[in-house]
This record gives sequence, structure tokens and C-alpha cells, in this order.
Amino acid sequence: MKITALAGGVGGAKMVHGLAAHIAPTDLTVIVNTGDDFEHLGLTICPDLDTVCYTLAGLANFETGWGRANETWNVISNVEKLGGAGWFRLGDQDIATHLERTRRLKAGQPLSQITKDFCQAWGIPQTILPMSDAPVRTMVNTEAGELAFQEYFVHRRCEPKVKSFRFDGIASAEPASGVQEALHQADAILICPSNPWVSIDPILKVIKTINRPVVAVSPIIGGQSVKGPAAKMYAELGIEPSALAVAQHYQRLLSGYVLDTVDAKLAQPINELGVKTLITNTLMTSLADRARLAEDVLHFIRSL
Ligand code: FO1
Repeated sequence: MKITALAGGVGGAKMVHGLAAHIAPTDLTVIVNTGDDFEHLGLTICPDLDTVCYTLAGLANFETGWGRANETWNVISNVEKLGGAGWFRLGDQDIATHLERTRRLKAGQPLSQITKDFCQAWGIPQTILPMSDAPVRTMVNTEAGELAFQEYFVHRRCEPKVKSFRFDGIASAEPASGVQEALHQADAILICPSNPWVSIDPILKVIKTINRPVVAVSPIIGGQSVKGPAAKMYAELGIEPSALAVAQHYQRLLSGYVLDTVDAKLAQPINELGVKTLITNTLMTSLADRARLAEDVLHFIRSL
């Protein structure tokens, strides 16, 4: 069964890592959000792409979910000593990725080709695609003004209340090479448990149409985000955060929806939207959790 997954950073990476344990590498393609990308210290940083790649390569930091395992911080410490910005923690090994990517982008190579080459170098057999080769930058309209995504997320620790989102560059951003093929050839599209507002919406806006069955996994369990500000964003936008709110967010796309056992009572209102549900344990704390959830999700997709 061919699966094309839509993924943001940490939650998406854990989900595709689980899928990779069950399906052949040629049957798994991941389309990754690039709205979180930004230019920092002269480098182009692609946090979600790197998180997915490092996770599939077995190179990720298990505690943070982002960045590299066994990392050292000499460069960023010395940047800080010189008065430079240290709020975005770039590790020494990670910086090599940004240096080489930035060099190639400046030489005119598309991000999709660079990602393909990096995946080969890291021994990743699955296909990882940026959503677009054109730069898209998520801007968060907050009560403190409009902030670039990483300024909001990391520097301001998601504190300013959100009012809306804008995806700079999205109107002219075409899907990257391979994205449309991956969407057409898949037996199903899986929306990973990533932030609907800032990780999945930019991908959906770039790809525009999907003609295959879509299944989503809720990133909200018991009204709370597993990681990141999704639940806080729903609340600030005047929507009660819940697995139901996420299902309603994707409603027009969904054939199936996966929600946590603690939210079992929400299955009925979701079924009433015309969406089939799977109730299972969706929290991915261990490596075994990732593989078990992926197995449940694949079984559910086959049953649809
Ligand atoms: N997230 C943080 O909360 N603090 C950081 O200092 C930080 C550094 C960082 C460096 C490289 C990278 O690829 C990701 C990094 N992240 C950091 C995570 C990242 O910015 C966010 O988790 C995503 O953009 C949201 O999906």
C-alpha cells in the first residue's frame, strides 16, 4: 500500500518513523511543511524537513525531537560571545546541514534536489519532499503585531496571542517536483499529528487538490497539544481545542480520522460529519509507540 504523508516537525516525524517500520521505503513519501523555514545567521534553516530527515536517518535528538543526537554547541556559543543571536539553538553538526544547503540554494539548486541528495547521504530510503521549491514563510498575526514564525515560536515562546496566519509567497508557490505524482500515486494520504494551522494548512494550500482518500491523526489529546501551540492557537482563535475541532478543520477532505482513547466520546460527533473513526492510543512516547500507532493506522486505512 502506497502512503503519502503530510508532515510538520516533531509529531509528523514520529508518525512517519512508525510508518517506515511497516511499509516498504518505495511505498512511503513524505511531503513536508516549509512554512517554518527561515533565514538566520546567513543560513537557510528548514526545521521541519530536517526533523523528518534526522528522525528517519536515526540521527535525531530523542529528547527535543528536533536537532541532532550527541550534539555539541561550540559555534552558537561563540556567536553569542560575539554578541550574535543565540536564541535559535543551532548545534555544530546541524550547522553543517544549513551551510551546505545554503551554498547549494545560492548556486541555484532546488530545495527538492538538495533534500534528495541529503537523504541519500544520510541513508534514508524513503522519499522526502519539501512542499515547494519556492520560499513560503509563515507569518503569525498576534496581539504583539505580525511575527515571522520562528520569532513567534522559539524567540517569543508562542506567548503572544494569535489572531490569524499568513503564508508569505504561497500564491505563487508551485508544489515541488514529485509532489503531485506522490499525491496521485498514493493509495491514501495521511495527515500526520502535526499543527493544523501552521504545519498542515500551508501544505494543503500549496497542493490545492487531493483526489485520494485522506486520513488524519489528531495532534490534540484530551483538549491539549502533545507538543507545541496547536491547542493554545485554537483557544486564542475562539475555538475550543479538541480532536473534534481538528476533524472539523479538515472535514471536507477526510475519509477517516484517528483519535485517542481519552477522546472516545468525540467519535460520535465526528462520525456524524461523515468521517469514519479509529480510537486508539495516539501518544508516541517510545519508539515502540510510533510503530504500534502506525500499524493501527495502516490497518484502519486498509479497512476504509
Ligand atoms: N525549537 C526550539 O524550541 N528552540 C530552538 O532553539 C530550536 C532550534 C532548532 C534548530 C534547528 C531545527 O531544525 C529546529 C529547531 N527548533 C528549535 C525546532 C523548530 O524550530 C520547531 O519545532 C519547528 O519549527 C516547529 O515545527
